[in-house]
Amino acid sequence: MKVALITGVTGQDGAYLAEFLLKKGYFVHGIKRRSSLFNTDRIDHLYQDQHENHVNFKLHYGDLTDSTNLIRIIQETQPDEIYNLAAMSHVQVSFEMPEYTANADGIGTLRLLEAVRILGLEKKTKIYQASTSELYGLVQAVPQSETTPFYPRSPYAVAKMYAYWITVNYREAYNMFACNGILFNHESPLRGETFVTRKITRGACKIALGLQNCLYLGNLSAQRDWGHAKDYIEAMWLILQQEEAEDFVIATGVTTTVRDFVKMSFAELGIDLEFSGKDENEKGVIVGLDVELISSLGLNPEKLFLGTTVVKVDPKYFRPTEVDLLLGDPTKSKTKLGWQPKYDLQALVEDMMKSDLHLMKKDEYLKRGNFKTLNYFE
Ligand code: NDP
Ligand code: GDR
Repeated sequence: MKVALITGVTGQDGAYLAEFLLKKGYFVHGIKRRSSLFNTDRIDHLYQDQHENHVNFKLHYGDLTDSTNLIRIIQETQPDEIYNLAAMSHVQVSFEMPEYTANADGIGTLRLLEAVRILGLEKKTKIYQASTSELYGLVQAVPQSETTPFYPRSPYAVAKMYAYWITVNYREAYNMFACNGILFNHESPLRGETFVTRKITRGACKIALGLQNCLYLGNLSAQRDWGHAKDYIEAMWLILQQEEAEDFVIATGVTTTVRDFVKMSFAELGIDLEFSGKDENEKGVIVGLDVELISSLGLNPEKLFLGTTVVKVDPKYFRPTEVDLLLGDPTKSKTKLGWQPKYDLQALVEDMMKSDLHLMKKDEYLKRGNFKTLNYFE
């Protein structure tokens, strides 16, 4: 039985990857942080009572800022594969917490690599490092491939740049099987609520249900290459199954503006939006309603009105330095890994909208009954 250790197992990718590896017959160990509230929502369905026989999923308390803890967990678990997914992963928040981000996302990766080396596991343990398209930052060339120069534009991206190079260095210096997956944005119904796609899908559903009047966003012109997390975690695994350790770009090869993602999301609810104005004065207004579709979704078309402004720009979401355009070239991963995504953008939006409509209807039901509803900060 192969043994995998996932850092960041409670996050979007960690949850999908744990499920994927368990299905493949792995024993999966996950590192979770101690928190005053439960933080295992995304993996609760995988929970196993540790007193039962045949346990193959186990959680350990840990943190990437604590080397002794990492050394102990790796010594105890003796993993064949480590997936380093833990990170302070929010680009805008990294401007508020640059030092912590450098510590967790940059030095954290070093701690992990060093732990494997200290324990003499260089020949046994393969390491996947969650690198990112944010490394490309200020556009040098498009589409962006494994050979495109980096120009990071946030404390997050700079920390991830250190992690990228220290992974390459440990591979070259100590002959370790350590690889970077340079993953472009990937989303899902499990995406954190403050990333733009999830904020949009939740916001659109809340507006359609009358739970929210307006969705406030930042830069609507930013372009991202969005894929589905379910497809991307499969690529992570494929990267560690190769003969040789190498770095790979994982992307769809299609880029879309935030504005168009908003339109596609509202369209799923039968709401047609038009945008007008510029920069912080831009707004999205309802210009069409598909009453039949709206009703078929269990929504009340009489609560929605043509001419209503439902999207506005709030400059507080602008970043001090922005990444304007990301568009990946997945040629290498398609040819060498045989990786082929199953979801295109339309299928991704449909999946997220379906899930959020269900969740927000639950929220509305609770609200009607005067029960406490979901409350996420943006
Ligand atoms: P999430 O933010 O959903 O999950 C991050 C995980 O890391 C959570 O489990 C979080 O724990 C954990 N974590 C945060 N800080 C620490 C720490 N100091 N020690 C231990 N664990 C910590 O991210 P995603 O699942 O979306 O992304 C996974 C990885 O891939 C991240 O490294 C991210 O930077 C990178 N990435 C993501 C992309 C994307 O589009 N999703 C694209 C490219 C790279 P908790 O639940 O307690 O907060
Ligand atoms: P990103 O994702 O920064 O690309 O990092 P995010 O969804 O936060 O932003 C994407 C783009 O949308 C613009 N934007 C907004 N963003 C947020 N969060 N909230 C808003 O209201 C809003 N309005 C517009 C942003 O300016 C940006 O241009 C994600 C993370 O998962 C990283 O960890 C990962 O490395 C990269 O993707 C690839």
